[in-house]
Amino acid sequence: MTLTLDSKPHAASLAEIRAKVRDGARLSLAEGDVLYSTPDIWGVCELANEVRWRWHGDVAYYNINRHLNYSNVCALSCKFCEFYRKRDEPGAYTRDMDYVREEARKAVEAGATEIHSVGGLHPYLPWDYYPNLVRTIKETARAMGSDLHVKAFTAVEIVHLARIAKVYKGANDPTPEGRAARMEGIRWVLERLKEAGLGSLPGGGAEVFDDRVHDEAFKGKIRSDVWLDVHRVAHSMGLHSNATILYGHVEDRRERLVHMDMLRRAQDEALAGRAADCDGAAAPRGSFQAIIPLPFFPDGSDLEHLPGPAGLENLRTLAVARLMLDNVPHVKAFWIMQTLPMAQLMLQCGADDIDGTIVWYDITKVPQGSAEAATHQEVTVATLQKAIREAGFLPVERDTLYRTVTRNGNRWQVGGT
Ligand code: V47
Repeated sequence: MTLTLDSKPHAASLAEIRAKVRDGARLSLAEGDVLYSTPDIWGVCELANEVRWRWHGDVAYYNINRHLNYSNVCALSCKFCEFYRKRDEPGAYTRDMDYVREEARKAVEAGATEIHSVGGLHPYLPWDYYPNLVRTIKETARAMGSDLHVKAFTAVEIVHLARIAKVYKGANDPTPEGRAARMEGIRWVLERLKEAGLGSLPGGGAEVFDDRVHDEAFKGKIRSDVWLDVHRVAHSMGLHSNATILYGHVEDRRERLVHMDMLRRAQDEALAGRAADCDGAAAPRGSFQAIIPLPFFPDGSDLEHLPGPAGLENLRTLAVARLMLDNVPHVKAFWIMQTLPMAQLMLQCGADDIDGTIVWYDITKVPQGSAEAATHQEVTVATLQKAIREAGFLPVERDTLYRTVTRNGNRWQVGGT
C-alpha cells in the first residue's frame, strides 16, 4: 500500500508544532516533514524529551534478556539483510531442542526475564518445531523454578508458519473474504503458539511500509497490510507486540513518516478495541508497547554500497518517532544497533528504554575482528544502569510487558518486593 502525504498550504514552524504538542494534539505528516527538515535538530530533540517526560518522568528502562536465533536459513534474500544463509551455505545453522534447552537454562541462571527468539523463513522445518521451541523454553525455566517470557516470531515468520501448517488460505485474494481467510490462518498459528507459552510478538519485519521500498529492498516479504493484520490478530488475542522501522537505506524521510502514521492508526484501532474482524475476544486486547527505530547496517548486505544513516539522522529519527507516534508509550533506543553512547544521548531525545543485556546478537554485527567477537555483545546490568544514570534518569528494570522487576540476585519477581 502506498499513501501520499497530506499537504498544507504553508509549512508549520517548529514553534507552532511545539504549541500543538504541548496541547496534546496529533501532528500531521506535513508537520513531520518540518521535524525532519528543520536545521534546529536540538529543538526537535528537546520537544521529544518533553513528551518522553510526560509519559515516564525520570524513569528509563532496561531489561535482562537473551536473544536466541533458532536458524539463519531463509527462503528470502532481502537486500538489506546480512543474516540469512541458504541451507548449504557456509555458516548456515538450525538449532535443535537440546541447544534451545541449554540456552534457556543459561538464561535462567543469568537471571534473565525474557528470551527474544526469531529466525529466517526456514523452508524445511516442520510446523511442530515452532510450538516445541516455545514449550521447551517455558518448561526449562519452570523446571528451574523460574519463568521466561518468550517474545518470539516476527509477523513475517507467523505468516510463514501459517503457510507451513497449510492454514494460510486466500494469499492472493484481494477481497474481504480473502483477508478474512488469511487472518483465520494467522489466528490458528498464534493460538497454538500462545498455548505453548508465547508471551508477545517482537517488532521485526516491518521495515518500511511502502510498496516501492518493499519491491526494491525486500521483495517477497509480506507487505504492510499483512504485517499489520498479524499484529491486529495478536492484539485481539490479548498479546502485546512491538513495532520497528528499518531506516537509512533506499527509503526517504517521507516514507518513514507514512510508516509512522500507519502504525499510529493501527495503534488507535488497538487501543479503541476495534481491531478488524476480532470480535468476542475474552482476554483484554493487546497493543503496541514500543516503537524501535533500527538504523540500517550496510556491511555484508546487497546494499553495501549505501552509506547507512549517521549519528544525527539516528537521533532525529528517534525523536521524530516519539513525536509522531503519540499513542505508543515506549520508544526503544536499541543499544546493540545504536551503540551505548548513542543510546544515552537518545534517552535525552525521546527514548525511555535501551533494551537489555543481550549477550549474542547476530542479525547485525559490529565488526571487531573475529566473527565471534562481533556477535558476542553483552553488557552487564551495572553498565546499563550507569549509562542511564549518566543520561540523567533513574534506571528501572522492566520485564517484557514493562512491569517493574524486583530481584534478589538471579531470583526475580514482577512488582514490589
Ligand atoms: O526485522 C535486518 C532488522 C530486525 C539489518 O521487538 C537490520 O523488542 C539494520 O526487530 N541493518 C530484527 N537492521 C530486530 C528487531 C528487534 C530488535 C530489538 C528489539 C526488538 C523488539 C526487535 O533487524 C529485522 C530487520 O528489520 N535488520 N538486517 C541490517 N542490515
